[in-house]
Amino acid sequence: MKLKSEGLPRPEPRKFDSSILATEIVERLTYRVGKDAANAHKHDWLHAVILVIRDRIIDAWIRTKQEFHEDKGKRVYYLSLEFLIGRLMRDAVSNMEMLEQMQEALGSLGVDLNVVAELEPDAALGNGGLGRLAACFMESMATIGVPAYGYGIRYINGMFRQEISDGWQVELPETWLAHGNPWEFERRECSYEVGFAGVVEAAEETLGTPGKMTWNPQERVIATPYDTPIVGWRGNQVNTLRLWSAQPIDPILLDQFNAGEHQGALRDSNRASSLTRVLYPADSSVAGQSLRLRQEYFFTSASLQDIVRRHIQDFGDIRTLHERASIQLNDTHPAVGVAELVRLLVDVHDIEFEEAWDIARETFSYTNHTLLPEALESWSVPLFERLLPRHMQLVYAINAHILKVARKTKGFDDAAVSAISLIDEAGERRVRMGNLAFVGSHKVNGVSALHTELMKQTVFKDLHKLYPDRINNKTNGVTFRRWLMQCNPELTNLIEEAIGPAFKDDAERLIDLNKFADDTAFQEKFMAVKLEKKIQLSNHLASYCGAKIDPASMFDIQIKRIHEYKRQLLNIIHAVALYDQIRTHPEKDWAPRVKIFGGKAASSYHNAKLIIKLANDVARVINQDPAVQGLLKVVFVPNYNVSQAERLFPAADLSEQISTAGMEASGTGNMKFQVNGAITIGTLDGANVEIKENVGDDNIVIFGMTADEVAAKREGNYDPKEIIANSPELKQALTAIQTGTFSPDDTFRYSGLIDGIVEHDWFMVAADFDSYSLAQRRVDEIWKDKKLWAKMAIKNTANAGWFSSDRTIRQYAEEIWKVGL
Ligand code: B1H
Repeated sequence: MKLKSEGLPRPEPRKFDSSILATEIVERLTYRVGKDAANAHKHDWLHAVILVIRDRIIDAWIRTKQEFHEDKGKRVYYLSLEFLIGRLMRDAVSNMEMLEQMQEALGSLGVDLNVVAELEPDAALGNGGLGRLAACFMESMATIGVPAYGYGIRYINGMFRQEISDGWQVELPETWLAHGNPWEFERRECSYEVGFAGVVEAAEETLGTPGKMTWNPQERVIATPYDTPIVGWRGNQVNTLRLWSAQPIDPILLDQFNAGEHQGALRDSNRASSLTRVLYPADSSVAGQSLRLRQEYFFTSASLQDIVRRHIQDFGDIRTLHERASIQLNDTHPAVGVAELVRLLVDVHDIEFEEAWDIARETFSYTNHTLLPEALESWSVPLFERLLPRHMQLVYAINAHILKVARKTKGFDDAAVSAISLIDEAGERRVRMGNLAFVGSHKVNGVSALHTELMKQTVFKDLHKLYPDRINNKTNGVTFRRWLMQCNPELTNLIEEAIGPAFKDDAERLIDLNKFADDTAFQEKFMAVKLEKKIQLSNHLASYCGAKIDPASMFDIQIKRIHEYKRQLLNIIHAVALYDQIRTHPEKDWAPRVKIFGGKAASSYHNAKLIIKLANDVARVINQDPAVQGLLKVVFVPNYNVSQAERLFPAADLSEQISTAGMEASGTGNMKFQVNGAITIGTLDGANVEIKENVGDDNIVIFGMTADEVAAKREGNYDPKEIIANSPELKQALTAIQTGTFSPDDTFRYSGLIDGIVEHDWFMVAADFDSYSLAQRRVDEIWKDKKLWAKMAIKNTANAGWFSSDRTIRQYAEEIWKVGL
């Protein structure tokens, strides 16, 4: 397959005269922001700069839309409840290749681009990896030339802001729209109605089910889109991210208002606006509330109505939808779309159920992001039926169809049939959204090789037997524009000096760096850049959270959502053990370390919040102890988000990827560390397995049980007590935590947390501890060999190219969406 961007000569970097830019900035400041230069605040400058960039992007945006329209090719629709975008300004300037000129232009006006850039709020419309992946994919699709639209929700309050108060996480609402959002365009003319609840009646012409029906929803809201342009590398293509906002049909019920019922008059209005008010802040676990299902249906229905309208407008015949549209379901959050599309086809467009079902399945594909049981979505049948009565009928119709096929297939006994059913009948009956997404899609993918294998063996075992060609793997990737070029210009320049600029258009060209891995002069330059990024981070952390850290120490970093399976606890226990070791053997040649943690806990996740408190308690004690001064420090960075991440990845020496094997579907932070030259200490989990294959066994530090070993141990009679009894180091650390060494104000604060390890140890913290500790000692030895460390770091960057999301998107485009053919 050839995509538009391939084979064409690389465009010359565009020239933008900085004096013209300066004039434009002042012009926007005056006429659009309404300020003169002498009185402008920093926010006004930011606004003016964004308007200058935006206008240039809009030209390319309109051109892109015209090309899509004329091209009449297949389009890709990426449906996701989360887009964790972060800041857009630097991304846009840099992809438009205007960074230097813009810096110069602002400089001539006495303004520092880096200072105003810091004022832009993060668009944090996502929890973690899943949402950030969607944002990287949007950028890569625009870069490669995939005609794509992203669809999601315009939450008023995205991910909460985390403050640390007395060591505890406190959640505060984040108001990213407070200063307005210059990147978005409201498109009222593209609004749709979305209904909920009510009754279903047989349409006159219906002869039995599953035929055409009329659904009269009891509640209706308006979905209004806000469009944000997403510009690809070198500004070649600009795609659209369309986010829906909910509005009431009647903003105020005047009859009630006039009767003095002022509260009641706003009922519909409040109900509608609560729909798109806030992002559910649970990563890898589902919220079972009806508001969540309402959010899912709201944005999915609006998106599908929009897709169907566009298709009919451009191609006339709804029956060809699957030939012109590929809809990717980002996890099961938009899976109700399978039933919604069938409903639109059958009830609105008069297509027979069987044909509608074929069209839907050929249009959808589904990405699974987790095998954790608590994250597999299912909805209670009564709730689903009350909220979406017509969709419930269609789920039953689809189910009947699937189960009939299974019954006729050899080897499908009752157990296998009930495993693939869309309805879980054990206990309260529930609609299984994973099964619905699976049967409603022609392709189903996992996000790393290991995860995809486990999908086949576990959650989708029986569905895989019935549809053996459906499951495929698409290992995640990250955009190197943001995660290398923008956040680490120093390293980018060094790489360019060494191997030329080709890697900027094709990340896999980074392999040319391999030949410099043993080159002493290059090693020194590489480590000098690393030191520079560590100094920048140290200065930032000093002012941001008062942390004083020595850039000469090893920066050992674990940044991700706080979750027991990600095992921040293992890392903290290691810090406690190391603390004890250093105090006991001060004469040894310790490698000085700063352990840096960052991450948010879901508001209702008790143990995760306790882990944050423990990290802070341990930090307080260790950082105050003169016995380990200069050798060990622990820092918890509050409010870890995309912008903090952009400072942390480039400054890391050691990347902690230590999840219990089999539990992290892929991970993407691991890739961001790698490209920035950090060495991974990790388990054979998720994409770590493939990172190991790419960098080679000598350039990564692997420890712990494999996924198979974890499964076997859980099956057998694993006794953590025995392990603990045989590991003096672990025993000491657990006892110290359990008996209040780090919590003198509340001796038993951590008894429950540690009991969990001692009693059952589901996440294998005790089982993997000795192996982890040994691996950390190996890391210390490598650290002391400066040449070896530098060589390994360079090899990590050199072999990161495969983890570019451009590669991932090419694979989706060729193997799933079949676009560009
Ligand atoms: C991932 C989620 C997730 N997997 C439910 N699943 C959510 C599940 O709000 N919810 O209900 C939110 C998020 N997120 C992550 O996806 C995986 O844990 C990572 O391993 C993976 O790298 C990432 C992207 O594929």
